[in-house]
Amino acid sequence: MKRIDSGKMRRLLKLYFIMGSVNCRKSPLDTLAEAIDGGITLFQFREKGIASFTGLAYMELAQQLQRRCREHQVPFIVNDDIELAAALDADGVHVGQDDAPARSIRQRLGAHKIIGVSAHTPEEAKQAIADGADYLGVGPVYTTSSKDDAEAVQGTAVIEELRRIGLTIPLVGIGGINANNAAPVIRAGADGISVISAIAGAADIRGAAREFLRVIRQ
Ligand code: TZP
Ligand code: MG
Repeated sequence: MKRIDSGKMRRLLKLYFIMGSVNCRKSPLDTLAEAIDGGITLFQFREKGIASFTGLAYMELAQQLQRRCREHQVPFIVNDDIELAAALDADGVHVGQDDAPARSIRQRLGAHKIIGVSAHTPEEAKQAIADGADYLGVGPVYTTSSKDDAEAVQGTAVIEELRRIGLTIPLVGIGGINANNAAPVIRAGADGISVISAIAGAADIRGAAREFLRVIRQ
């Protein structure tokens, strides 16, 4: 099987929902179900932080969320954990700068799996592209409380710069994005946005996802 084409990748990145149990106000499965109903286009399982699940509970949660994604044809991406992604035959992985390079992950998982890399500078972006990343996550665009070790807030400047220097790889903005501040991220050149709290923490998860789509598609 071959690598995902960039047109399909761009479509999947429109509304990329990321979460783990610690981000949810209700059960993770219900949270995901409502987000899918609201129209999310891609999902990332990111089980991190104190009180996050480990061991068998972690594995079972991942399997349940993956099953729900499969039922609705929403690709299931695993954050960081290459071995979990391989064990579950997940659709892909997302890694940061401190994780294994995309090139070695590609060797482990195969050509057809989606590999996303977090990039904060043009240098990191170019390296990820050279290593075979399918998409980039760029941020934090705005202030976030969902990542303890987040880098400095960069607004939309880095996204604009990556496009200005001619990088055409599919990319999403991340960090503190809500329906009121999402439009500038798209205008800066992002193909979509990725979100934790503005969906997982919303009183109306379905409505929050729908509102994002309305803004992104404008
Ligand atoms: N990487 C950069 S910011 C961030 C990650 C995982 C957290 C995004 O969460 P939120 O709640 O959408 O700000
Ligand atoms: Mg990581």
